[in-house]
Amino acid sequence: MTTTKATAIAHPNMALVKYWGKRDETLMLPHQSSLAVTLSPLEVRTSVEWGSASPAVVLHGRGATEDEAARVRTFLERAAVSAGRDASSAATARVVSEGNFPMAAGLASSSAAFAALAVATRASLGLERDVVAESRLARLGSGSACRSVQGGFCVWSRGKRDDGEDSYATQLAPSSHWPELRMVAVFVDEQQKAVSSRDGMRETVKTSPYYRAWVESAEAEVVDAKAAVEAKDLAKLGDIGERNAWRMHATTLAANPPVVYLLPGTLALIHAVHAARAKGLPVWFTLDAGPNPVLVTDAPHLEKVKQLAREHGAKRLTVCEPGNDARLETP
Ligand code: 2P0
Repeated sequence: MTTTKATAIAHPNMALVKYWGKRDETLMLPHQSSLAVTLSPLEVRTSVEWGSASPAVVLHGRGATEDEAARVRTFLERAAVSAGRDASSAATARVVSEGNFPMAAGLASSSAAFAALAVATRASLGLERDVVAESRLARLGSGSACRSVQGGFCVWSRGKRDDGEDSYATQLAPSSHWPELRMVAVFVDEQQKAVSSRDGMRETVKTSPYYRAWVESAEAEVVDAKAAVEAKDLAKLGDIGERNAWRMHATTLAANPPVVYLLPGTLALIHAVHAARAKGLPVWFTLDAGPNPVLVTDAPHLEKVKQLAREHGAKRLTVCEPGNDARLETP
């Protein structure tokens, strides 16, 4: 086969209304919709080369583990078949992915990696850019990746179809809509999380008696969060994001056995955020499947929020703002 190569760059994203639980684990179809914002300046650059003389999956400067390589290969096989190629061509591909921030640090690196991989893969197969097709493809690699194909604020509609064709993200507003929004990732604990998102979701769907209520409330929160983004209403978006994070964690805590991502440092910072807000500082938290909160504020209050985090257990901080669309690198 002929050699075809493409490279793409994407930002990770942070959900303010989170995705938690799949109705289809093969097609990565969620039970509920979600809403997220992309995080600049964090980015992942991924290249794909078909018919390579040295096929491999290289992630962040090291060879991929067997599981990681299998996940990428399955992704490429699906992409190849949908472009009318033989699935076996995936075995000839060389994939190299590298981020400008620490991976596995709770900053949703897989969302950026698979979004970049989706954009690069379609281009390397000779397909025109199509954000819907790219978002659907990214979803097959990692659910949240479908929200990183376009920048700014994106909503992943859960969809209803069994084949997943209606389950993809669309842009609600570009980064230029709200450039003063700030997300401050606060690292209070750097240890590897005990339960992956994938396993945590599965256990929660299977065993949490609160799961149905989570799905219903999250679906309603997406509607409210969309309105808050459109109005650039920080207090409203912050409140929704915080409540949604609490509800996601309440649902996981009710699983049997419980799925616990909160650590003492997490709660210490959350209490400090509540106290500071009660005194007038516009700051809210969100929390993914790990112990490290992300604080939501705006540019004029950034320094005070950083100071608050440092005074309450931050070992490290990463300040982000809304990022742009995933882009192809011209060769
Ligand atoms: C989210 N998370 O909406 C939620 C909130 C973590 C907490 O999406 O199994 O890597 O690959 O679809 O997308 C992390 O899970 O899971 C995630 P898979 P993913 O951002």
